[in-house]
Amino acid sequence: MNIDFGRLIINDSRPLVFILSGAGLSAESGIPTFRGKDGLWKNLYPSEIASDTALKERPEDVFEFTTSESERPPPVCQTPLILQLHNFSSRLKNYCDVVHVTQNVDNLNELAGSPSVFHLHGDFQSSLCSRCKNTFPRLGLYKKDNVCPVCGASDYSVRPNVVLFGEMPYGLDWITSYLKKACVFMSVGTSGAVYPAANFVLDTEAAIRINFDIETGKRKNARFTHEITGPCSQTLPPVLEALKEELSSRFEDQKNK
Ligand code: BV8
Repeated sequence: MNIDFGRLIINDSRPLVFILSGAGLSAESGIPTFRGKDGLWKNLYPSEIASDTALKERPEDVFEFTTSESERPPPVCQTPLILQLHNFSSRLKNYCDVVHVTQNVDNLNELAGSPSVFHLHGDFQSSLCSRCKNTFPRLGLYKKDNVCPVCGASDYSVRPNVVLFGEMPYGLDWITSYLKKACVFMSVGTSGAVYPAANFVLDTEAAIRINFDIETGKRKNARFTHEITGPCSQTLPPVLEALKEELSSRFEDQKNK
């Protein structure tokens, strides 16, 4: 699908591209999605195991579930797509900001050299202390007696720094403002099943709002101006290239004025 980026409305001297990603971005690196046919949660009700209530009432079950997640095979890190996403934002950095907010808890983007990705739902490589609320690198697996390196709390206090259902996602204090500022909003590989991330497309004022999913019309949302189906490793790179061309030519025109 060709997108006419010539229609792009850029109100700021420095345009902002907002990318929201989900498990579909990591799927081709070998990390299972959550709700797909072979998804992590195919036999689970997430609200029963990945929720604040479950953590309070049955911490041992939540810890056991997260241990199974940590024992997943390591992903194939350097997939071309993850690298192209990183190159896209680094090549535009002189004249455009790219904010990549991911719902994923894996560290694929960091492994590809993209430290700037923001984890809306936390990340599995770090731990959070329920008592002092500090975060720190995860050590080994989650056990009841792990001790917080900051306040010394134990007894399930040291938990995964992953936002459970019923818990406040990270970044909501600035994300809405960036959604309003963005000239392009891209939603990549997410089912749109989880809120408030699924509402981001409603909050953005971007003239061009693109949904990339491998399946057609799963959760069609009329707010998208474009729906592109197919593996994002194939559908996303040409769109990023076309957008980069448009933005760089506008930047050159601006410079030569
Ligand atoms: C909150 C942690 C208070 C564990 C996760 C309205 C507003 C606000 C909240 C709610 C609301 N309505 C309901 C709620 C409550 C709840 C919610 O959303 N419930 C749902 C079930 C209805 N939300 C919350 O509790 C959130 N917190 O509400 O705080 C608040 C109140 C008001 C305003 C703000 C805040 C907390 C949500 C976070 C929950 N934690 N996980 C863990 O990760 O281990 S959610 C879980 O789902 C993951 O984190 C994951 O990131 C997220 C989304 O999943 P997807 O990434 O989309 O993955 P999925 O498998 O579903 O889909 C994959 C997609 O990829 C598919 O479409 C597939 O077709 C596609 N795909 C596959 N391969 C490819 C591909 N696409 C392209 N290419 C491919 N190759």
